[in-house]
Amino acid sequence: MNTPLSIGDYLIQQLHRHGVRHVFGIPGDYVLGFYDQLSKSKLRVINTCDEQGAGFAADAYARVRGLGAVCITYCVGGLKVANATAEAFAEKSPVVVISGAPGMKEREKNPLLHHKVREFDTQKKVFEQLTIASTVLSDGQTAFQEIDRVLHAALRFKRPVYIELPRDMVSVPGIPHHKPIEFHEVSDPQTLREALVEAEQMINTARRPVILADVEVHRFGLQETLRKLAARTNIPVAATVLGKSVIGEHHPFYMGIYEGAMGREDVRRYVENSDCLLMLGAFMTDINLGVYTARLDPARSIYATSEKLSLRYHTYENVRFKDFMRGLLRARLRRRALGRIPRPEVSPAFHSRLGAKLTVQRLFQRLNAFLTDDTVVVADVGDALFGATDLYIRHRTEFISPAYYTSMGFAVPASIGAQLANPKLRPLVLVGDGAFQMTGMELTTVARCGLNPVVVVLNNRGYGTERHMQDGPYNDLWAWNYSRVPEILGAGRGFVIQTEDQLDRALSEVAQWRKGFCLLDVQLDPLDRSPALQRLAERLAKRLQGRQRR
Ligand SMILES: Cc1ncc(C[n+]2csc(CCOP(=O)(O)OP(=O)(O)O)c2C)c(N)n1
Ligand SMILES: [Mg+2]
Repeated sequence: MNTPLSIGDYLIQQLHRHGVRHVFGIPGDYVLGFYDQLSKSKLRVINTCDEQGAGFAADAYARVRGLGAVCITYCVGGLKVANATAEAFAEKSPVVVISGAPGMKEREKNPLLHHKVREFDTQKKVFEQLTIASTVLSDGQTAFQEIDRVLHAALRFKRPVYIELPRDMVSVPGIPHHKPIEFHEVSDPQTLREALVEAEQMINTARRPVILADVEVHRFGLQETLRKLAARTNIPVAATVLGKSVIGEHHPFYMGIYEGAMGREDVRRYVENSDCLLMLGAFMTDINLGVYTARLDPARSIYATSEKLSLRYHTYENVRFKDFMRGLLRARLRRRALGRIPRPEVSPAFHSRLGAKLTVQRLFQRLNAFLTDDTVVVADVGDALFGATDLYIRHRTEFISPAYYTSMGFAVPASIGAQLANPKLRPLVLVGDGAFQMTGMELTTVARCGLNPVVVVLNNRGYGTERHMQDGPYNDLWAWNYSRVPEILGAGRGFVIQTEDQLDRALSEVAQWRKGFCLLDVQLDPLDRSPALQRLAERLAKRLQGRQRR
């Protein structure tokens, strides 16, 4: 007779089945039993310096691989991944948060056990707000089904989930002969058909339709469907910042990033003046839409996401995003001539000027030439992100950033997750000095795992983005010797960069040297900024003046 699997073993088996190979986290006594099982399993445990780093790494892992996992101890660890989980929720990244917890028997009579905040379920309640599904595996009879349910929700909605594993339940057997529940959700065929008929009619009668592609196209693996749709119909495509890289930027129908007033004016005009706007997998967030400077008219829009489908002002229920996208590809959409459309600016070949002080704009121009098919660009918040929106992403280069939730400190730990998720990728990490001071020491984990990201610290000696809104001593940072971090860690290589020729030489060397991480301390003027940030400031100022005049 088969002995049934234990709850811990079943959880590991199911994570593996859904493609997870690495679990990020830090152990603690409430989760040690499960760590023991993990370390004897096919999954590899990646210890980070801090739980926040584990959370960001798992998020990036999920974005690249389709599912990620973080495993921590009760409350002291769990609450430290709350922020990263919030980010994963907000930006649709399916991360499984596994937390150890006091045993069910230990909870009787409500004793004051260490790490407990208030009630035993305080942490669970916090995570209910931050996840799409959650469970406490408190019963061997239901544990396997609960694991199936919660993992399915993560995959279905591309959002994080929470699994609490009381320490006396890890080795408890589940029910014998359990077969993982298969969930098949299908669109209602009639509703789907009707939605497609309306879409077809809207698109075919439009003079200048345009696609605005966003993050869900990436999360649901529909990049190829999107490419075919655009190639077949010649409907031009713009992407949002969060959706940057959903489509190779070299395609003739690709226009560039749309982000309201923050983006390029020609793209903004084209998108906002379109008589049929197909927002595919789009997130109507403020940063995505240029900090509330976007002007998109629902009366002329098709809005399709995994959560909602509306055409003009009609809403269709029970239509899966995937089915709608694939349906569009099959629909009888007329092929039109690809007229004159905005095109992304390809930077001219970079010729460094000897001794010329490096600016943010020139930095990104040179970085453009550094990108290859196996680069994954991981951009942190601040001018690292604003500047990166103007990078020209070729072919299959991936772009990852917390462009909506914008929590600083994402990029260095995220590069760990991204590279472990796909070892063929070499991360190019773009990170401000402020963000680097938050989580940059996760380079420790980078070194331990033998990874080789190229980390560019945009060192403007402070919170540059904030300086442009309101300056004060609170925006100044203590100047680290960033390039000497490799010495502390006994791994990697550091570079100090002040001029264009130094940057040019360093990046040429870095492209050749792939044995470990490289850290470039790029020293910039504190008031210098990227053209994107400049554009935003100017247009917001103009709008403000307009309002004051009225
Ligand atoms: C965790 C977190 N704390 C605070 C902020 C608010 N904030 C937004 S940008 C910014 C400054 C970022 O500084 P840095 O990383 O040096 O990038 P820079 O703006 O200088 O390019 C701050 C503090 C944030 N987004 N995330
Ligand atoms: Mg800075």
